[in-house]
Amino acid sequence: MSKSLIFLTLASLLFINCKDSNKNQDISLIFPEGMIWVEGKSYTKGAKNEDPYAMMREKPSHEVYVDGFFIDATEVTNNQFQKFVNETGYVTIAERQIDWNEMKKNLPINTPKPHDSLLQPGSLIFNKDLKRVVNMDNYFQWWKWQIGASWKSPAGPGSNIEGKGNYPVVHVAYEDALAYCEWANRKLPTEAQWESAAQGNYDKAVFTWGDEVNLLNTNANTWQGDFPTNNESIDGFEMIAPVKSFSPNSIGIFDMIGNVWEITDDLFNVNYYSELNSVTDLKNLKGASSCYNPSNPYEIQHVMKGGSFLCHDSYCASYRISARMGVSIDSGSDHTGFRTIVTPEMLLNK
Ligand SMILES: [Ca+2]
Ligand SMILES: [Ca+2]
Repeated sequence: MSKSLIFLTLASLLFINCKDSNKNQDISLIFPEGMIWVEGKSYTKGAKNEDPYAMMREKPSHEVYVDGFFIDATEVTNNQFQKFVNETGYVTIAERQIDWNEMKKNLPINTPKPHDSLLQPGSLIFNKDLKRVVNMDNYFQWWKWQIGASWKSPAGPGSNIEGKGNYPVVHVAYEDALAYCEWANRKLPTEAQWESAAQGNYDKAVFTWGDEVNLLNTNANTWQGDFPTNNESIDGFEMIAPVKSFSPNSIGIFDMIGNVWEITDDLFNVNYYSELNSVTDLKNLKGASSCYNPSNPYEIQHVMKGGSFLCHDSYCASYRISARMGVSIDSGSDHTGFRTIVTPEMLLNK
């Protein structure tokens, strides 16, 4: 859809709004800066037949319809998050004192309390100096709890975001992303909105550029070499990359594949897609009604999308549009961020 057609759509909404409230707004002010219009459309959500890496939780694919909306052209950046913090004084979960009584609700019963020296504010960071792994099922080998790690100290004490204003913000949890959205008059995308945006002008592509896996290293920041011990950085980035380091998708959205995972508003339930078999009206889906992940049954998790700079075909191959993983509601890490959406109605009713 062209920008003028969007304005027509908005103008019709505005007309309704003006009739109701007698406001006189300039529709040229409505197109939000830094965002891309995703037209209302039907597409195939979930695993594609051509995709050998698709997991059970991505199946079966299903035809959905999603109304038009605006989405951030990039992952939310440090500059954007800094502005939010400056104006609100917001303190992220990673920066807060840990309440063991709250934390243990998300852990198996009778989990022993860690020593107080470990119960300090911090976040998860990837151990890029790891030389050897024993068992690929044990991801604790390449993740470590870094006391003092947060969005403004991504690698822990001594690190900062100077000169990295155009990098995606990381170490943010779902609650932090929601607080940012409330301040900015935005929402987190549903998974259906996220995939609609990622498809762009396609309707059932595996990647944002089509189905060609051989374009992965030129089109996205992922992992080349042997995960997690040998990072060859063929795509030019060992870790996180500034936003817009790679070409956008077919409608102008950057880094939906790779760089940092993007938290969505949907609850993560591995059985959700199979349960949709009995639903006939798949319009504007809002995700599962309850969370279910047998790997982490005690946590409330949301769906995150797109994979990150750590994604490699030997592990989870999550650099595909249909890939989905759960992220705990109270956890961030150095490869998890988010982007926001806004609807015309939200802009007009502000
Ligand atoms: Ca890379
Ligand atoms: Ca991303």
